[in-house]
Order: sequence, then structure tokens, then C-alpha cells
Amino acid sequence: MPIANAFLTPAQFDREYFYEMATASCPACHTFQIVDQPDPRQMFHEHYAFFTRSSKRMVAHFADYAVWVADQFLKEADPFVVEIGCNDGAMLENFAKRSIRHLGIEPSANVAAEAERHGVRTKVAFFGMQAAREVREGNGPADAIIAANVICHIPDINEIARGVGHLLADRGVFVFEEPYLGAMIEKGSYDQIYDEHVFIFSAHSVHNAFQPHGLELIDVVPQATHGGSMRYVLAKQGAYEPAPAVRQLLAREQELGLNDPATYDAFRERCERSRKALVGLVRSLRAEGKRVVGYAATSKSTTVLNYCGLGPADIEFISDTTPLKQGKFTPGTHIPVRPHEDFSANFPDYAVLFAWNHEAEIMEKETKFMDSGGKWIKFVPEVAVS
Ligand code: DWN
Repeated sequence: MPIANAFLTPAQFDREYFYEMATASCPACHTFQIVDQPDPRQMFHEHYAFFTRSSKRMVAHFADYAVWVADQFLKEADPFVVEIGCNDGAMLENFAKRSIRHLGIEPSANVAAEAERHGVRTKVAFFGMQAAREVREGNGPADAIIAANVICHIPDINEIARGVGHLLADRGVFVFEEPYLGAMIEKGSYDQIYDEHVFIFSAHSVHNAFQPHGLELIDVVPQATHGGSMRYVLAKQGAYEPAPAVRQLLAREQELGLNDPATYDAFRERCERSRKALVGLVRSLRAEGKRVVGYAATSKSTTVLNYCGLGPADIEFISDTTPLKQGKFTPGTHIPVRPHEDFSANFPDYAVLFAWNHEAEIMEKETKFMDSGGKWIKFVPEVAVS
């Protein structure tokens, strides 16, 4: 697989970076992860292509997330909030607007600069013990350390746990949300697996990763975002009474078979069936002379396209709203990425919905495409045309 967000120019085609993407599930700690991880500096740098603000609904979601954290946990005077991987500041700006002391720690300088433009204080760094020490020295302990779609991106989970343990106030909370393993297994959404997603967490794996570092899972809150996510709340051992939802989710994961190797064999077979169905559908439409384009050059689409072997002969171009991706080509499969205007100026017959996690938002704004007779090709939970 190539790097999911390494959109490239033709001059770069012959020196593209590839790595072996294999997954594994640990029978002891129940962590589901990719085995070989490319160096994080290959992914998170000053040209990082994903901006949180590309989805209006996600921006609204982060405003709600911020209010939830503030209402539940920031009851002391002058609280301090740290976000790990603040991207363009879509979450932290909600604290900044309420004059709450905050700091975003973000390794990709370009997205951090965007956060600063929105009034968010940032520090360009990877989060770990060193950053935790520097932040604590400069600001005191954190009352809340928050993250969204970030912790699963960091290979050294023990370093995160040590850093969080050092930076957190005694009654502080560590809150993060990520795509949920149970949702991926239920929906067959194999496209959640790519270089940035080192782990696809469950309550079991989060408990097992953080408990040895004295951090206790005290609450879990399911989220509809990104095709099914889970919000995890941790605190120093004994600081809070764990909510009943934790025990309930652990039991539910046993029922779902998340800790049973047979579940992953069945998942692999489902991925293979999905690939066959998607390739068959797209190629038969192309054979009939239909135009097929992609909608949203997501990170997830890199997995789908490379796993299925779909290229520019199958998919004419992918429409995407991110200026940094436009005019470039998809990693590994070299399909052109074009602005949304190219999609709306000449609607195709079919559009593959790569941003299926934003389906509601997209259906709301693409009524003209559907009125023109355009159809969507979906592949989660099953390959289907609608
Ligand atoms: O964890 C991660 C999640 C939160 O975001 C990261 N590792 C990277 C990224 O994943 P993704 O690229 O799969 O995210 P999205 O939010 O599913 O897709 C974003 C892309 O879709 C952007 O390039 C913008 C594009 N898009 C579009 O062209 N039209 C998105 C929407 C909603 C649209 O209407």
C-alpha cells in the first residue's frame, strides 16, 4: 500500500513509497492493528492533506464534543485543556472562544498554522513524554487532554500513556474518540485500515493499553461519526467511579466476538467478497460505456482503490473539495483528483461514494446530481447502487 494521504504529481510516480499493510489481532490484549507501520514523519508533515474543516457536520460535532467535555469535567476555576493532534483547530477553537486556557499539539505545521488563524494556541510537535514535560512546565497540569481520530494514529501507545499520565491533573480526564472496531466488523468497513490508523480500538484494547500505566477507563460513549466511533474517557486509577457503560460495552464486545480469531477470518472473507463485487460492478458499467467517477478522495479510498486494483481506466477522476489534493493523483492508483466544480459541471452516470461516512451531509447537497439521473455506488455495508 502507498501512504493514504500522499497525493502526488506525475513527476513523483516513479519514486512513490509503498509498505506492506498487514493486520493482526492480539489474542492477549485484543488490540487490532497494522503490523508494519511506516515512519510517522512520512505521513504527518508540513504538507499534510487532511483538514478537519472539510466536513461541516464534523465541525458541528466538535463544537458539541467541546461543550460535553467542558460541562462534564471543567468545573474548577481556570481549567487547562490540551488537544493531541488538533489539526486545523476545529475542536479547540470552541475552548478558545470561551477564553479557556488551551494548547493544541500538532505535528503537521500546515494544519497547525490554520488552527492559529482561528485563534488556537498550538505547539508543532509529536505528543510524547518530552512534549508532556514541556507543556506541564509551561502551563501546569491539564484538566482535560482530548483527542479525536488521533490516538489510533500513534504507533507508540505506551509513550502516549506515559505522556498523558505525566501531564494530567490528579482529577483530570483523558478523552478521545476513534473509529470503533465493533462498527468496522459489523459494517465490513475495511477502508478504515490504512497507514494512519495503526490501531482500530475497542474497549478491551483501550483498557489493556492504558491500565498498566495507571489510567482507568471510566466511560464510553458511542458516536455516529466516521461510520461508527467510540468516545473513551480515562482518568487516573481510582479518581472516578467507572460508569456502568464500560462494563456493558466490554460484555457486548465478547458477544460480538471481537476477541475471537474466527471473527477476523470471517471479516477477511467479507472483504474479499466486497472487492469482487465492487470491481465487477464498476467494470461492467464501464463496459456499457457509463462514466464512473469517485466522490471525495478520502484516506479510506486509498485502501479501497489499491486493494481492489481500480485505476483511471475504471474511475475517470475523483472529485474533492480540498485544494491541496486537487490537480494531484491518488496514491498508488494514479487517478486524477479534481475540484468539485468538475463534478457538478458535467455530472457522471455513477459516483463511488468514498466519503460514505459523510453520506447524510453529501446527499443533502447533491440533489442536482441525483435529479440528473446520477446514481451512487456504495460499498459499505455491502456493494450497492442507489
Ligand atoms: O482519522 C482520520 C479522519 C478523521 O480523517 C484521518 N486519518 C484522515 C481523515 O480520513 P478521511 O480522509 O478518510 O476523512 P473523511 O472526512 O472521510 O474525508 C475527507 C475528504 O473528503 C477530504 O479530502 C474532503 C472530501 N470531501 C469532499 O470532497 N466533499 C468531504 C466531504 C464531506 C464532501 O462533501
